[in-house]
Amino acid sequence: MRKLIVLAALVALAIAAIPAFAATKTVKVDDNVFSPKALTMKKGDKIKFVWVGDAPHNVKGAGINIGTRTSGTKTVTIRKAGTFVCTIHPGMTGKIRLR
Ligand SMILES: [Cu+2]
Repeated sequence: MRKLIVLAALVALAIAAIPAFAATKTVKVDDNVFSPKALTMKKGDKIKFVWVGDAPHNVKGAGINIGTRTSGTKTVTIRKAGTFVCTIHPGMTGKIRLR
């Protein structure tokens, strides 16, 4: 009986230790707009930025620091809410809300 209780406790601990599934949202980096512009996500979720425009763009702010590029993708883990921008194009902004 004692072994069964210990086993049940170990199983419960193992289940509790499984991290919540982290979601990944895609943001297009276009000329000159992030799409979508606003995201609501959980801490630890990821954003996959996909460069689709022709002009060079970067992503700075809200804990994100991606240098200027013209193509490709970059996936980052989100740790805080805030606003991110492309420093090259005024008004090219995005917002992250944490729920
Ligand atoms: Cu830009």
